[in-house]
Amino acid sequence: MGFRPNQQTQRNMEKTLVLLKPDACRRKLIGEIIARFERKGLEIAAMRMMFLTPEIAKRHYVEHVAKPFYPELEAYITSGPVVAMILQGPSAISAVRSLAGPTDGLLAPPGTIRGDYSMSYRMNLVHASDGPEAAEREIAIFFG
Ligand code: 3AN
Repeated sequence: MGFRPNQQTQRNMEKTLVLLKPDACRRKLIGEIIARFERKGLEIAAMRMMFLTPEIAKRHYVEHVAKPFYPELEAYITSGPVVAMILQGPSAISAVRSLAGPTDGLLAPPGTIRGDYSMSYRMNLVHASDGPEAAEREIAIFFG
């Protein structure tokens, strides 16, 4: 007999791509933010600190590249190092999005990362994949 794995948990095991953006690094919030993910129970499967080139930024933000705000978004995301991580766990994609909170730090509720540490739409500290296809595509960009 012995241990019987929880079927639901097994089925929902996911990986997601998280970026701690340049403002998180500049404000020395990396440890604080990683601690929140770890305390939740997510596992760090991979992690690296790096600068995004404009080419990587364009691949990562492919859905925004043609939009009027893209130049400012690229200037921000390439303005300093980021910490890229693969986090894994049951329903990791939605779990990480919940911990991060809504995009706009001003509207994000207290208790979320953005709600507790950001008042900005752009400088909102973290990026987290928004679905399974995005997670697969983004993991390939940073850890391919
Ligand atoms: P999230 O990271 O919460 O999934 P996205 O992918 O909608 O949010 O947006 C990523 C980033 O793109 C935002 N943090 C912001 O810097 C920029 N952005 C998205 N939509 C707009 C917009 N309408 N105007 C200005 N910047 C935007």
